[in-house]
Amino acid sequence: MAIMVGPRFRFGARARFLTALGLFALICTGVEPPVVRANLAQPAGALGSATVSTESLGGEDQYAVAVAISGRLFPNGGAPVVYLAAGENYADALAAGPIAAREGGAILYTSASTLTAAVGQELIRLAPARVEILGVTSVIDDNVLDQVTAILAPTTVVERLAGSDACGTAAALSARSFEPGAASTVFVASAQSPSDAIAAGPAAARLGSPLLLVTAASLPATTAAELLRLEPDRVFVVGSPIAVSDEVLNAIKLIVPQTERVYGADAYATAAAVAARFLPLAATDVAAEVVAGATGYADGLPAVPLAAARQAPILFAQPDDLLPTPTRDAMIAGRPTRIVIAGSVSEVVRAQLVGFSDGRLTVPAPTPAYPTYDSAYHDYGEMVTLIKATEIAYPTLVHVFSIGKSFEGRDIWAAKISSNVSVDSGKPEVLFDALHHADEHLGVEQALYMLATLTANYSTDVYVHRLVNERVVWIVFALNPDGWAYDLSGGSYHFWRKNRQETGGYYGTDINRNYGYRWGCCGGSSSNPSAYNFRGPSVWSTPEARALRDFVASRVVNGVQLIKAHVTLHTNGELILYPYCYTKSALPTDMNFDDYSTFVKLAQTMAHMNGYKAEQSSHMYVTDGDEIDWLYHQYRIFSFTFELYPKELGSLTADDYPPYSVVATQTARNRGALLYLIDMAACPYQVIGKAAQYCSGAPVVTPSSGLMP
Ligand code: 0X9
Ligand code: ZN
Repeated sequence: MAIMVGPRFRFGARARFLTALGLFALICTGVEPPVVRANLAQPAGALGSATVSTESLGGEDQYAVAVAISGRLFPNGGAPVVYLAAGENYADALAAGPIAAREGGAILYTSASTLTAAVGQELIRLAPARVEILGVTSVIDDNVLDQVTAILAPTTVVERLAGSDACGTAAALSARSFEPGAASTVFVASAQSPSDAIAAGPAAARLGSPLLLVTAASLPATTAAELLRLEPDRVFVVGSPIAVSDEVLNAIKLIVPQTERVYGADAYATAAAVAARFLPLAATDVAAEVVAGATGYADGLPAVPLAAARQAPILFAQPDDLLPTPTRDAMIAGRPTRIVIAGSVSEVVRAQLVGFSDGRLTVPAPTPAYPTYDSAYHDYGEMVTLIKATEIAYPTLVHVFSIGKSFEGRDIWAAKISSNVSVDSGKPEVLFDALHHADEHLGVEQALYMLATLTANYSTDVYVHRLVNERVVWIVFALNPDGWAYDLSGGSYHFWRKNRQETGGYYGTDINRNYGYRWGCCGGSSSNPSAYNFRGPSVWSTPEARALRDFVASRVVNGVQLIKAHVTLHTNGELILYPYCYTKSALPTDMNFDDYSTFVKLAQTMAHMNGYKAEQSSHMYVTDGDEIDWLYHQYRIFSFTFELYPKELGSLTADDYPPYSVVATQTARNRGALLYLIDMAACPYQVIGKAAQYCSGAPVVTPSSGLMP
């Protein structure tokens, strides 16, 4: 087993100055736990797989997580010892992990000034012979000690174990448990890097070692003295040179020459390095497990005794989105068969833990990544991982497939989302697509947002639940993966729009000028291959437009096109556009008045919901060979272009490549409008009051109460 925890922690202001060996001015700084907490609904998704099981030891906060872990360790109570740590300031408890493991005890959290009812109850249930309160009175008040004494049997030893700071407490814990010479190996981590100390815990336990603490810049006197007393053969320093400086490492070497650093580039990589070095999952057979956790690193500490009991490493995950790369790679390398999650992670993160362990998920082939400052945007490989993990997490709701290949051979990935997804039900269908234009990255994020919304909210949101039950939603996440890869190539943006097909020595066709209705008719595209809006040498010349065409054609069942509504996601302008694109005429002969009225009504209603402006697509400029003209003309699909954030500002730098910080707001902004369109797709004509006239022969709608299951 292993454990994951989020990276958000803050250092406390508390600092103490000590002197070690008369050589250094030393600081041992207290550590505070994460301030920001994940707020994830607990979904009822599928757990594990045929070969990998997961177990969740979650809770609202680190206090509850510790109680859950303690319950798992001691289902029938009867812990010999409990270490009580301050939940908001647990640096004093970092070294207690391997000691608690050694003694077969548990670690619980308390608030600094009072024992909460839940923790008190767990203490009573555990009925320990001994309780160690970790830290000085400013860390945990005497009141807590009195309360613990009062609720437990009179024979219980309740005592405070504290040095003058976290490093001193670690030294005191070691001194209490190890005679001189009893520990041939000692682990050292920084009191300021709780993740490193927590990851070191199960490794130290496995080697029968104490864990001592230093700071980034200093070897405290108490720690040095304890090293001198123990006289170990070797020391493992867990943490990067930023976490524990080379100066501190060299100071330790003066005491124990065989001192070695174990670390990775970040907290995740350091935990993975510890796992690989001391607790290789593959070597542990059925005991191979991984404890994950994500409400913060604090969730990892109480899991140390549990991980140690199973000779499992602790790894760290983030609560949502993608698994950190080192953790992902540790899953692939270790192939754990049991994963214990301490804290809360999303179903999609859980699916990644399982999927990378059982081989259903693999590392995507390398494609260009976003520049570092925009690295939170999902590149092609990350998108693939996310949608495939969503399919694993929600197998009854999501089916992932490719609608075909791009010119350069990349898959154009899509998902079908509906209850009972494996059944072709005849429910009304809606299609979303994104990234016709390679540099319109926000569209991909919007598509991923819709996938997440329709799955993660299915069991918690009545509206989403009904829509997923009664509709089929298709999402094509990135129609132009070649242009996307080119746009990101070389580590900087290229303002690339078209695909990567060559015509007469020039690269790229504008896929949104290549569709088959009135292709090239009306001055809304260029015949010049070097133009940004080159329509291609012939209609349907792009494999990407053909893939979209053939997919839509495949939704004609018994002569009826099941897709009733469509949105193509572009940027930018904050506009909702409806056909026709090829003419400025609002009502040419190839559109009837009821369709026109329905388009206008739907667009205006959606625009009210997201604050965009609704207008005919040709209002600003005419395009021909545009996707939405073809979808409407060919199938009478109510097809819209959303031009996403930001508003047209007239300068490329202001309009293009918005920072990731806007993504959450700007994608959530369209939730209501897009769900509304999914809803209306049962019969779009209902918005002009003509459902009876147009939809009496409509596809059968699966009856549903719209209530929670
Ligand atoms: O030009 C396009 O293809 C779309 N705009 S974008 O800035 N994303 O390139 C517009 C598609 C809708 N059609 C018209 N506005 N005519
Ligand atoms: Zn566009």
